[in-house]
Amino acid sequence: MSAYPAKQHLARTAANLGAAAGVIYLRGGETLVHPDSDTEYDFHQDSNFFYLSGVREPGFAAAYDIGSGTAILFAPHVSADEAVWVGAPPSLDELRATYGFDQAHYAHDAAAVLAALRPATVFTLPHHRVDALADVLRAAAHDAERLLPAVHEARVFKDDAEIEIMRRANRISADAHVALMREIRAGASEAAVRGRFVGLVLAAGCSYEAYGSIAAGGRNAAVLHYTKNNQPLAAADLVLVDAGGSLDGYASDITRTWPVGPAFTPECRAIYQIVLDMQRAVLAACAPHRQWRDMHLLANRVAAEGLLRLGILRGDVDQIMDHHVVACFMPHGIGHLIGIDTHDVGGYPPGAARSDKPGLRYLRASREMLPRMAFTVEPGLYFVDAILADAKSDPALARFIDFDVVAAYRSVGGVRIEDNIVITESGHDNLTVCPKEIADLEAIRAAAYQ
Ligand SMILES: [Mn+2]
Repeated sequence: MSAYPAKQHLARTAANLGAAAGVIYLRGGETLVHPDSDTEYDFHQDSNFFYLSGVREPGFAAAYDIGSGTAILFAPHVSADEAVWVGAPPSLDELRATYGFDQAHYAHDAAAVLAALRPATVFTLPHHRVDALADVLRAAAHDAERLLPAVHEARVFKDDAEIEIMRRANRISADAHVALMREIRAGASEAAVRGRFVGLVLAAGCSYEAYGSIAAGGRNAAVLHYTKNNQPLAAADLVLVDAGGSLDGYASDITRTWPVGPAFTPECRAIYQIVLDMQRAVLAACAPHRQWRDMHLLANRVAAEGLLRLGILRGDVDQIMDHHVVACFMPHGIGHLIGIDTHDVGGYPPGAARSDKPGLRYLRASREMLPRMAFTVEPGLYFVDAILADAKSDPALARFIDFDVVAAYRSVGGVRIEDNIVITESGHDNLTVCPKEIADLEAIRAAAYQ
């Protein structure tokens, strides 16, 4: 694999910063131990540090001299005693080459190396410790504000190397989703679904789950962030599986919903078809210069039309939209930026205001779609008792909802379909290649029972 493009990310971030000179200093994450124990927590690198260094090991720091474009890596020094436990570390020269930096030094030399550059300004992230630089900062201005929005804006636009990692993360995770569809039968535990998924993606090279997987049978899918994952699956139910592996520092975030038995019940099929229509409509509209919030409103309109056909909603589609009635059934946004983090940074650039309208307040992004942005597209419909009870007591909403028809669909629980896309010059590139058509899912599920 070619080197991670950390130096390009440093240069892009420096350009966003708009400073002609100065030094960027970044501190990577450290290992943490459980209280009163020597057991370490699983190490997760600081996402901004990873983006600007490519390093996924603890104890590193990095710097970038904006004027000369020099990228400097600071590695932890491993003593001979420590090396007995953790293995012999690579040399500074090997580290410099591995990460594509211009220089590599030990972390304890950072202050001396940076002092020699005599920076007028040192730019750091607000949450990064700078105690190692006390001497440097006595002679320089310290700006801990401007770097964060500069790196966030750089992270929004994925380069080819990042897109290819995300495509592989999606390939591995989609294959694991298909394996579950082929293998799981009624009576299996939600825990077995999650366990099998994690086992498959780790075996295929992922470091860990990108987020806590959701394996929700039947009514459990009406809990948006269901994490208990410990109930048996019933044949008449759907199972919603929201799971993605993290590969080489990048998340995937895929949801598939399919019948636990060999086929959809009529109620499950009807709701599933609407969600599929919502996703199809949004994907067809995902292209440069469209507004992300309009994708959310489009999904809501397709949902309104589908729920009207089933008799769950009644009245006029424009009035249903004006009153945000669909938010009772899709109480989340149509998707979010994705990258190093599952819910990636940059959804609300400086100046973008968050709407407080019921249908829009959960949107995790509100900006113009541009090439190289990566989004999830994840429409869903859910029958959440608490939300529907509130709607029933609110005359402005209740007049649009037929609660007797709702009762007939309550057992569906919830349906979500989620793909990961990258905006291109002409439209989008769907990174998630994983079955979702009803006929394809039923063919796979029927085979699972043969
Ligand atoms: Mn998601």
